[in-house]
Amino acid sequence: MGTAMRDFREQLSAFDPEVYREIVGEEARQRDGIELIPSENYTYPEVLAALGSVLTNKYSEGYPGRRYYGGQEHADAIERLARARACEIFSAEHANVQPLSGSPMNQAVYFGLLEPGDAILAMDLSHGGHLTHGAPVSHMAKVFNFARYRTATDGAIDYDALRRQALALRPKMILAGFSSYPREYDYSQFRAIADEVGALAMADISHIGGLVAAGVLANPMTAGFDVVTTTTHKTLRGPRGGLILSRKAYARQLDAAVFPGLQGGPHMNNVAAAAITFRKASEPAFRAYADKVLANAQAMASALLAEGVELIAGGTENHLMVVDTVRSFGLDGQQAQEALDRARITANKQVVPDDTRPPMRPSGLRLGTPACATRGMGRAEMETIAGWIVRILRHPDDDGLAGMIAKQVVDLCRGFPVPGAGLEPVTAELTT
Ligand code: DSN
Repeated sequence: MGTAMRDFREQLSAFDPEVYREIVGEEARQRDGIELIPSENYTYPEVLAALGSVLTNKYSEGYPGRRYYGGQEHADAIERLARARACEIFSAEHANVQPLSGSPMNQAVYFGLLEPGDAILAMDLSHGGHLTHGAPVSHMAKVFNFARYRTATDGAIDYDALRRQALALRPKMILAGFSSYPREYDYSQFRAIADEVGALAMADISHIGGLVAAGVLANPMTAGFDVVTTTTHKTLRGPRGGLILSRKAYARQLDAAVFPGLQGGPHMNNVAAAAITFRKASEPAFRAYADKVLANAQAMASALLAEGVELIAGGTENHLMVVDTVRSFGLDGQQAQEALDRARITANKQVVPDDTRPPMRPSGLRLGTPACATRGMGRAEMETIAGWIVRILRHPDDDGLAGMIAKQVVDLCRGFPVPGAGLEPVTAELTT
């Protein structure tokens, strides 16, 4: 695999130095900076190797044993491995590993199990939901009748209010899922409400898929949910891709919704990389990583709270937290993001519940700990980083301070190598 990476460097640097320069630049950015975007991570060298393999040449429309093209013996074996491993780590009866990413993954579930116009009760975007959960700007919101539940003033889901909403709406599906909700879900309450109104229970665990697979957060599959989706990157640390897990009873509808309903040929290099990811997730080292993700989030949240920073929902029970930057620092999320960028700390601006500011200038900032945990950082590093964040956001225009912290960031990062990237020096032709 090391040879493959060397070949890639030699071939690309000779043929296309412009693109190569940017790839190597991105390696350096990832290596010499603190990555706090909760949906990002560092994948495995083995995954990078599979993604760059000849599997990218292969068309495999259909499913193992039932394809529309010849030459499928290896593709079939790989997809069978990926499906079996996914079922194993998530305790699912069926897995579809073909969704190209999170958006087609969730669309396939809606189209596979529902009819256009059916009602879906899902989380409001500003309260933590995702665009694909029926945000008004999404095409899905034009096809299905989405209603949105919200968090209470303490930042947590109010299950009594959710139940009342479900009884009034009688949705066909209730969706537990988020991209910026810092609390743990009570899946049994979702399941009970769905049963009471005769709805399907769906969970989108894209953000926490790795933490669920590792057993450090609750698994909606074992809580009796009908269908569970997750992307394969984020906390799972695999390639960009989507995964649909379900009970066997829904397998045929969901498979047909992915192919031929929404997609053509699956990207078999991604499927192989996902199979590798699922195997990695079953190893003891992955459990240790997942424990660290959660412990680090607690450490960072405590350090920020001790400095008087306001966190939505008062803290975190998972891998992410949302800082109210307007109330804490008098900065909007964009200003906060830019100030941190100057010190080589990467985070993303974030809307807060019922945000009155526009999405490009929202009131908050989202922080997460998966990438730092992957490179082995722990409590002490989280406290140091939280201290840097507070100093920078209290003095966002102090370029000297940003430069000084940027140097300290690089020094810190040197002690925590990034898997699969950034160990090799920038080559001579790029320094000219
Ligand atoms: N972009 C992902 C996130 O950051 O949550 C979701 O699609």
